[in-house]
Amino acid sequence: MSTPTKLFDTYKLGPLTLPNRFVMAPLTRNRAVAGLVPSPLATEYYGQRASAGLLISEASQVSQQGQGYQDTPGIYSKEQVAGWRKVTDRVHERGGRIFLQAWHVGRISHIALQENGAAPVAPSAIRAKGKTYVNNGFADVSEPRALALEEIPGIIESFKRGAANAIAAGFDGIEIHGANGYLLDQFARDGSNKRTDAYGGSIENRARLMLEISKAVAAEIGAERTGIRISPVTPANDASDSNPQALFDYIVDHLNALKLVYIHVIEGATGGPRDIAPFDYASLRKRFKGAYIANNGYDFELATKVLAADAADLIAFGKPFISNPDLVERLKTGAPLNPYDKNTFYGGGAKGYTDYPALSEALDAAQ
Ligand code: 8OZ
Repeated sequence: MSTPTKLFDTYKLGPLTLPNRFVMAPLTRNRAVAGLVPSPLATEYYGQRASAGLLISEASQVSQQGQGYQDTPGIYSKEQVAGWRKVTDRVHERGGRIFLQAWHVGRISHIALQENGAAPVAPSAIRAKGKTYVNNGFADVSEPRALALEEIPGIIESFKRGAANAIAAGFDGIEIHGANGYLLDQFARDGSNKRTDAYGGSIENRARLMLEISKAVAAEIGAERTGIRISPVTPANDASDSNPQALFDYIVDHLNALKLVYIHVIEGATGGPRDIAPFDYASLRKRFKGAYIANNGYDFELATKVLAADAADLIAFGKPFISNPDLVERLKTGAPLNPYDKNTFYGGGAKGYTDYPALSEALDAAQ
């Protein structure tokens, strides 16, 4: 007999009761309109996916300096807050819950996106090997400059303000983007952090910015509404560390002390192999008393197995949610999944965004 699945069980996440264990992973879609405001199509897109236990918004920069790609939405202006308010209202009308993912890209940016063409900022002046998308084309990321010690409080403040703005926009909480080689991950991992001040060197020093931001955001909006995403071994965006187990064991111990509501862990290489490097995720699970959201390459079978083993509380699905607005219903009924089209992941309009059919619409179309 097959294992009964817990995927459709309810779960209490801080003050929220989730109707199932599905999390829609944060997914960059590059469709913000003038002023980097979420468009009416974004309202439709998130609303279509409201049956997930929890939606996490696409990564949204907390400042202009924190932007690294064309047409990603922000959470620092009044207009952006008003645009997001329409999204959260629609999700709530449809019975859903949504967190905003708050983002600073650090060195994964380009002078074309920065104020007055300034250099992007980083822990150290080391250019990442990688590309970004700006002015309608791929470009190498720009040479960054190292943040001065005196600038760090401003970075923390930008996350705090982003969190307050997100709550003003009606979000149920915040996910701090601590993953995928962006600013907080750049500070944490020693491949990108060569500082000699209180934010570089030892694990304690490299983890400091991520933990100070977590503490500041939790103080602003409540720890029960504050989660964080980490990716201990992903090589995404040229990220690397000499001892990720010790680093992330330390980080998670301290996130636990701050009583954050969840850790969202990308297991393996983001969007790639789960077994890219050895890592003991159970060690993180053991250290953290809040919810553990597991992500990366999950399907029904693996999700069922991991929930049954109590190795996670919630499972984040990414690409399957792009092409299946009713992913929960489809996995519940064993219905086939719509395939996704990679060509419409980033940028563009409704095509590949809001036009993937739910089962009911697919049946209507077949009649
Ligand atoms: C894909 C393209 C651009 C950004 C991440 C925010 O990897 C992203 C991202 C993904 O976390």
